[in-house]
Amino acid sequence: MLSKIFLLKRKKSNDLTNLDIYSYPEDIDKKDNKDIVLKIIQGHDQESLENNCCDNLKSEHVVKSTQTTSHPFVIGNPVSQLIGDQNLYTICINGELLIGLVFEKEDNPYDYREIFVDMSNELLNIEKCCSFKDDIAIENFLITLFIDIKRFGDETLEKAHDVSFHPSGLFTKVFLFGIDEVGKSSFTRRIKTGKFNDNFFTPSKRFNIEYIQRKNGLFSIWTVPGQAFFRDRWLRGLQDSNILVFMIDVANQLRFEESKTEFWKLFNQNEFKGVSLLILGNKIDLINHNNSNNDEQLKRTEKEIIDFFEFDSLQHNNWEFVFTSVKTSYNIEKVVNTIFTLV
Ligand SMILES: Nc1nc2c(ncn2[C@@H]2O[C@H](COP(=O)(O)OP(=O)(O)OP(=O)(O)O)[C@@H](O)[C@H]2O)c(=O)[nH]1
Ligand SMILES: [Mg+2]
Repeated sequence: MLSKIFLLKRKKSNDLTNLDIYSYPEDIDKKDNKDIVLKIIQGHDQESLENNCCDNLKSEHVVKSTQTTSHPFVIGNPVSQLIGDQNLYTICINGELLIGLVFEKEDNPYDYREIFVDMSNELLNIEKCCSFKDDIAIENFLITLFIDIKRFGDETLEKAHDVSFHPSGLFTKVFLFGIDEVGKSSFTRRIKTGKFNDNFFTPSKRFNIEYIQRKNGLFSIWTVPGQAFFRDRWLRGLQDSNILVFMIDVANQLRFEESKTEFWKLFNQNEFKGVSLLILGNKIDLINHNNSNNDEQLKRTEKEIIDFFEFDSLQHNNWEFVFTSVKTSYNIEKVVNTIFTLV
């Protein structure tokens, strides 16, 4: 959650010790200010630290060029920094001013990137609400920006944690989740394009949404980024899913415990009553089975996995377990058909 906003304005150019500091709703801690300010500026411009603090940003990507004035405010790219225990997100305006957002530790400032840039641009270049010449105008500008960004956080980001399932009925939404490297992106790519890359190592950094068309219908598949850092965000993609698909890498038993923890963490946070669940035991090609009693062996492995993950305690969901290999395409089309059947 956004806790504070501040603005730094130099009284004289090139003098970093002589700053006007504005903040809302509370004063920012003045104790280590100089140090923090230096670090913030360093984050914006590595080369000319004391010399025209964020000048380089003037040449950076300029956001929005719809301004009609001849002297629009140039809004730099926001920079995220953790300084001490301060989670800061700062933006440089015209290479002269810094506006900073202070977040709580667990917040991800990048969730606020668009709103921060867009609102700054709207207030400064479209509504022209502040020229930074007098204190009252600056304070009003800060308060407006703070309220708008905070409202976005409260209404859009925080609220998304209340997951409900009211699918639109227009098409099926499949939510594919699981820890990193189990093969989620490879699976989506396989069913979308038919292709597979061995040793394809591109950990996902955001939700990926693909539309899959088959003769029995269309569905969208939302694939989560699996690395630990992103797992808190999984809930945000869940809204209105028709079916949950959980993927495990059956060849990596060392990570079963972690995988199980993440599964139940998500399930215990929500009422998923009545939502169908498909569990994929992927990378089955990596498990060497004695061919003569392959089916029997597979059944035993399946039972071991179900017992380990305690899937039998899923009382309120219609669920199914399927072994897959995205690499060899084993059961891949079966999974697609099962998705349609379970929905
Ligand atoms: N042998 C084998 N390798 C697979 C299979 N599916 C995926 N892989 C490989 O596993 C690795 C990880 O696959 P990804 O699809 O990137 O995994 P992910 O679950 O999307 O990972 P994150 O994006 O970090 O959450 C890649 O090197 C894939 O080539 C499979 O069925 N068999
Ligand atoms: Mg991925």
